[in-house]
Amino acid sequence: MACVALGVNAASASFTLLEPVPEPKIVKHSVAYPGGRYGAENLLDGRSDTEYSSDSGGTNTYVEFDFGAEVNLAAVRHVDRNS
Ligand SMILES: [Ca+2]
Repeated sequence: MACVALGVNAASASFTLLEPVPEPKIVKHSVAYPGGRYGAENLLDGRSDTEYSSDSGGTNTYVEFDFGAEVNLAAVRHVDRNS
């Protein structure tokens, strides 16, 4: 997962610069699927071959991130397991 913050380019008020934000910490998440291979830490490990899956949480699945400071998020990259 990659998150970017909204920035402002001083040279042009009409141009929006996107910059990566510091790596967040996961502070809370839905219970992971059993077996030890689907933990939420897999979301931030930079590897596409590891994944997080809740234990039948479906659309109620959640993950709470702490960025350590207030950030303005403009985009989040989500990669589904089927892509
Ligand atoms: Ca991963």
